[in-house]
Amino acid sequence: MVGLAQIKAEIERHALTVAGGVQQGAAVLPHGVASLLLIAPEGQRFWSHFTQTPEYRDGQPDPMDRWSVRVLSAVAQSLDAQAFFPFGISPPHPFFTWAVASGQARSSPVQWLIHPDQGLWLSFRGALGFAQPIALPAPAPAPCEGCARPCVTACPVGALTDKGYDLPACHAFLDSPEGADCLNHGCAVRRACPVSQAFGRDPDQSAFHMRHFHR
Ligand code: B12
Ligand code: SF4
Ligand code: SF4
Repeated sequence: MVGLAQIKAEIERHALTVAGGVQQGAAVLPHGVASLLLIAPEGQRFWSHFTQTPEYRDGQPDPMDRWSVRVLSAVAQSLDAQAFFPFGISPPHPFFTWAVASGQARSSPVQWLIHPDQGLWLSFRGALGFAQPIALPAPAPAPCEGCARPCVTACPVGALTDKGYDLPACHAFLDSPEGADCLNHGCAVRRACPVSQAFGRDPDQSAFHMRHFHR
């Protein structure tokens, strides 16, 4: 039977990591899935790995989504699992809800997910669903407890605070010359988190996602 160590070894070859897992019952999982593992980019290694892939280099749209589908579908086949993606399906799979149910990620003061290793940089490239239960790690401690909450005041225009996310205000700022800092280095709220800073994500990866978000 497949175990967590074997799954981790398979995805590490693609600079991916397990950011949490959910057992059926802790959340509603797709039909036939007993355990679901949430798959995220590894911190420092991911961007240099991804930029060498054919999808990044072929100049076609949505390279990271196409790469995720190719790589995780192949991993799923080799492990007798099903692959699920946070994009390309309507209504979307509830990745946010699954992440909170994993006990590894939590909703932060600005609502977005905070993870004990990845901070506010947490994002998913997909999930692997297994028909047999997989033994999962215990829930992680909550990173936000005792934090001075720099995330709440970090947005230069107050577009993302503990009152919510003002999407038009965010895009308007990104259109201004001052918005270049967010566009080139990633959302200042996500960067302000001390856990994000320790994760060491490549700023070029953040710039790539910001171009996709604000196009
Ligand atoms: C639609 C969407 C958005 C919309 C939200 C519009 C809206 N209010 O509906 C917009 C375009 C604003 C958005 C933006 C971003 N998003 Co978004 N988004 C999604 C997506 C595809 C679907 C959400 C959904 O409707 N789910 C369906 C419901 C039923 O599922 P749920 O999990 O129960 O829903 C909860 C969450 O969606 C949450 N939620 C609601 N609104 C928003 C808005 C944002 C920005 C986030 C993070 C969460 C969130 O509340 C819901 C109830 O608990 C998810 C992926 C997914 N499949 O869930 C990513 C997702 C939530 N987004 C994510 C990310 C990374 C971003 C960006 C930061 C992208 C970037 N630039 O890198 C940006 C923010 C830009 C910035 N300032 O940096 C991550 C989570 C990151 C985190 N740490 O929380 C997800 C999980 C995608 C992924 N591949 O990992 N997003
Ligand atoms: S800055 Fe502090 S409160 Fe905000 S998400 Fe990070 S750890 Fe949590
Ligand atoms: S990207 Fe910049 S403007 Fe938009 S919410 Fe983040 S900090 Fe605010």
